[in-house]
Amino acid sequence: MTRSLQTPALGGHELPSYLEDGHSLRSWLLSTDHKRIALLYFGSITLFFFVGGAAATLMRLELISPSGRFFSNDGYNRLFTLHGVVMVWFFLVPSIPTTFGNFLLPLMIGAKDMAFPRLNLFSWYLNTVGGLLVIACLVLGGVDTGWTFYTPFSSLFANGYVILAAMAVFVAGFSTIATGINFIVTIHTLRAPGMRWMRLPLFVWTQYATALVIVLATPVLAITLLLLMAERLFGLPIFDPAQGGDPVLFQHLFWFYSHPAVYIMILPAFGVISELVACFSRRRVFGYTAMIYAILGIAVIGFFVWGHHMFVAGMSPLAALVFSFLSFVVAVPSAIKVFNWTFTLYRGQIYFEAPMIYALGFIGLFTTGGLSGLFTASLPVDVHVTDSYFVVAHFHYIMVGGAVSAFFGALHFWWPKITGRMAPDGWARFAAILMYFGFNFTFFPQFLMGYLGMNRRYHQYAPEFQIYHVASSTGAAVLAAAYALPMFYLGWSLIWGRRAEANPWGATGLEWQTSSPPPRENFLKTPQVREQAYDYHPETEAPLHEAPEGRRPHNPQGAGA
Ligand code: HEM
Ligand SMILES: [Cu+2]
Repeated sequence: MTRSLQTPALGGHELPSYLEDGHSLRSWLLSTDHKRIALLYFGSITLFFFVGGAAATLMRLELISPSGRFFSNDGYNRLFTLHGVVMVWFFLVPSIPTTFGNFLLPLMIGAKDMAFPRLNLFSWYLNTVGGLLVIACLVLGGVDTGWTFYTPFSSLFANGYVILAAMAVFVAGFSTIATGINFIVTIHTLRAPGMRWMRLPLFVWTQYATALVIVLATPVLAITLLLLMAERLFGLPIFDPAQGGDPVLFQHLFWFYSHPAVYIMILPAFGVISELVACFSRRRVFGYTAMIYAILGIAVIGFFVWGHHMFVAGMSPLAALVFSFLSFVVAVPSAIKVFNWTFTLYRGQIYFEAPMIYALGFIGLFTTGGLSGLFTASLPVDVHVTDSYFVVAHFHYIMVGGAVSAFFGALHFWWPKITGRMAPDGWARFAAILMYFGFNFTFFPQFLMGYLGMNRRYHQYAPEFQIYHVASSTGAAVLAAAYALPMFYLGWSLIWGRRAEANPWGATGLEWQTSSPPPRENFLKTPQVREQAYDYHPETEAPLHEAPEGRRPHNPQGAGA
């Protein structure tokens, strides 16, 4: 079977692409096309990544000197709070689902759009309102509670705009819930004929599991924030011990959401990495079924480990033991995933394209973050490293080394599909490698100084830690350059980049069976799926770098209907 990738099996160059389907501002701001909404989200989360990044830059600048030169104590508190709130709720939680999830879900399952296109648009508006509230909060002077809003400090003593910040997160939470419901219904009801559950790409499975966690966990956060606002505004005795309240209750409620939220941030990244590793090893993901159970296992067990954030807050030895044990248990499915990616590489035909470099970087950094998590999950070690930079390093390895690397991997992999242009190859690989080194340079010293006793959330510190802070800040400058670089070359590629074929990577998956960029309705004819996911056959396929006509996966999924 010979098929040119210039004329994809299921989509037409005859139709205008979604990008040409209306040019007015209105055609974007009122669009219900999942692909345009994905781009709207892409705009907002990029903005917030740079707002959060600016705060990080200022922090790293401040920490070069042990004396706390540029900021007051209060100013530094506001700075790291802003950084945490923006990065967690306005960048990482929405990042992959609202952009790549929105763009790819319908394409990957062979649908024309989401189940609820208008709800999808509404989610973006809600998210924007939340974002505007956060910016208002920042302009007015910010908050000093840390992104965790711990009581009784936040309810009774904090100065700054706690209510406004909590309101912003509350509103953004509703946006996330709406997106989650949309994903669940879409995956249940809109799969193309033949797209059985056990044929879904793992990216779709991770979006599904993430959506379940979002829908179950986020309401708890909403209620917790409402209680906090009620106590701060009206003095209701909920968390204030002087009135019979319980401040530790806040921590339980908060982490009952926020630990699962870690999986909201990392599961979609797992999905991305599975797609990239399969494509650039030209192999079916090793243990596809085990991967699905691991994804679901993480989503379920993730709800039972929140107490590991509270080992020093006062809990019974039995409770601490159980939370510690369960935290080790939840590491098992993550380890399964890492092993399976590694086995996929083994005997694979590996191509070091830019997205693959991001994926390999992810595997290394995520594993480091995960292994350091076992340290913090073990009671005696955690008592030593709690509230230190060890913890800061741990969660940045997961959230930044992991989730943010996956975001950039996804961006480079699907860029041709989204924009119809290829990114310049050399620059893309260079940025991926720079990011990996910049990241380690920034965050590895934090493990060391944390272990030696450097507290987090302080801008004045003992002089012996300066060398680590200077190393970390130097690395942060490299990292910042690596994050800024794609803005330039991707922007460049929009105008001067080589035009992308329908399937430039020779990947399986329905999204590659339509033109790049796809038409408004995604497919010319309804896809019929006959193969399992990741049906790669390197033995019968020309190498990836030969002439485009030769780059063809044998019998790709869903083709030839
Ligand atoms: C890009 C480079 C980044 C740098 C240089 C950086 C740096 C920092 C620093 C210095 C702190 C304060 C540590 C402390 O005193 O406790 C911090 C905290 C934090 N960062 Fe980052 N960060 C970066 C990216 C990110 C990203 C992408 C996220 C997304 C999740 C993130 C999430 C957080 C969180 C949640 C905190 C804790 C805030 C708190 O203590 O309330 N960071 N970061
Ligand atoms: Cu946790």
